[in-house]
Amino acid sequence: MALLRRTPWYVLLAIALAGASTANGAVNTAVTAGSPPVEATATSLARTVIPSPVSRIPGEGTFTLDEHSAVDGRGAAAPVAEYLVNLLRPMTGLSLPLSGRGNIVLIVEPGHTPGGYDLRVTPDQIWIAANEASGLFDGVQTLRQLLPPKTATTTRYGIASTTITDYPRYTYRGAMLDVARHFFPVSMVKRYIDDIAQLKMNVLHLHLSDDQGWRIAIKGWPRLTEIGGSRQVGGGAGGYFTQADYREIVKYAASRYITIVPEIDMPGHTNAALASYAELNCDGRARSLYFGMSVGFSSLCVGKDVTWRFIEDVITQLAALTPGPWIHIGGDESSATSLKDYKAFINRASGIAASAGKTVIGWHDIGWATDLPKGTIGQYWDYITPRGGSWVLTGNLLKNGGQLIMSPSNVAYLDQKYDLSEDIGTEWAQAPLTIQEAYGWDPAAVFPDRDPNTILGVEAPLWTETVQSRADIEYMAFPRIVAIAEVGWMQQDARNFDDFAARLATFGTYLDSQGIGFKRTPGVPWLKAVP
Ligand code: TNX
Repeated sequence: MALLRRTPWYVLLAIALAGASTANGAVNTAVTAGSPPVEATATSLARTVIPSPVSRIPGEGTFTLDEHSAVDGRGAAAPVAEYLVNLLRPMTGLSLPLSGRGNIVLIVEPGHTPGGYDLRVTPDQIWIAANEASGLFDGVQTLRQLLPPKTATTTRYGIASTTITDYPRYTYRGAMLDVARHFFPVSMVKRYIDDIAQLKMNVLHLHLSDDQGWRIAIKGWPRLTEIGGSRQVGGGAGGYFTQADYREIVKYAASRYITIVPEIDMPGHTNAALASYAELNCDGRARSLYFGMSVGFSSLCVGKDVTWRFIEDVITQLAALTPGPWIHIGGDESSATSLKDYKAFINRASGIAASAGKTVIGWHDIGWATDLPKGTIGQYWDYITPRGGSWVLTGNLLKNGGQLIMSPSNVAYLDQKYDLSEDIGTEWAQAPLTIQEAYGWDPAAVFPDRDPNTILGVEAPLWTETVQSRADIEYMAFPRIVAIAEVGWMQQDARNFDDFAARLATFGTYLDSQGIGFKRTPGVPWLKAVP
């Protein structure tokens, strides 16, 4: 019992008393004993976790994280151990050396649930193990939330003994950031990666091109970024990622076990490209840059050879820059393309992506195409109650051995307004989108007659027509993205809103400590903001 050995009796008593008063699990109490002065110990006996683990069984006693603690993570566990100490050192003020004999042990080994992790806290040790480093990383996210928050005087952190078994419902748990409508630099994308990694999300889809901006440099086509990347919605200065920037994002994401899915939206949503190169237009005339918020007015010229030289270059370069298995070709709202051209375009573009070694993802509209590579994935964006067209189009994709990523717009679109009286956000997908609605849906119930295994996972897109800053991103995302993360991670029968809301209230203090300015949505018993 390390705690008993190192801790004076009066502090132990204070911990026990604090524990009794925190039996509801929501409150963390920093305890300072009276005279003689001692180091302060914060303890939280049953701190809540989001997403909630599959099983969590309390044990006896408490582990104390203090100046004697060290992290032991070797071999495949080493990068996660390094991530953990880099995370916990500033959170705790402790030195936490990486050492072969640490009492926080991280192990990659066979025998755990695929995609999951096991975590055990005893008075002597914290032990996290998983089949893969990615599972271990998710275990670390859980551990991080078990830690009581630091106060000015805290030097020891009590973590109650527990045994956690955990694994996700879906393998694909994503967020999307639209960097086309407004551009966000590498630093902000990295910040969003950290924001979503703590929710055990493992995919970041980047919407890299749209009518208002082209955001990725493509060799041989410099005007795409010089012209197409120069502005954004509203007409202000835009920006773009060099290929080195994009590689840096991919690498940073990989260090958080997040896969980047790049999207070039086509054949519609292409005004920025059409403004950059006159020859991509059927009439050979360059379009003007577009600063508005409409959709469905632009199209690549499907019959021209130059279009296909362009698409080859874009897709093969992006595929080469992207280690993940997926490439997203968009395909939504192509109302300025004839159906015949649309089908021909999607058939051919998806074939190029497949030849570049990638599994194709497209918005579910690509279900119109008749010759998609086997296993092509549709991203579903219609409502949780599908209308006729989306039922048929998703059905076409599934017939072809495909799967669906579920992003029903009326529950998962983070750009939908929280409240119609606010300026930020759009409204078209049955806004307002409340936290209750973002939480209260089941991906497998959208198409109840279909095999649930046809669902690859869930994704929360953040379109950015009205989103202009890091603060805007985090405000629209949080807390609804937390709800979507639970939809993707937890088993359906384990979820209920009241339990979520109670955990979310505590999680809010944790978001405060990270400087994430979230919406204090009605229906959640939010705690007071930490000053
Ligand atoms: C729909 S649904 C879009 C985007 C817009 C968004 C705004 C879909 C695949 N596309 O082009 O940005 O609505 O909410």
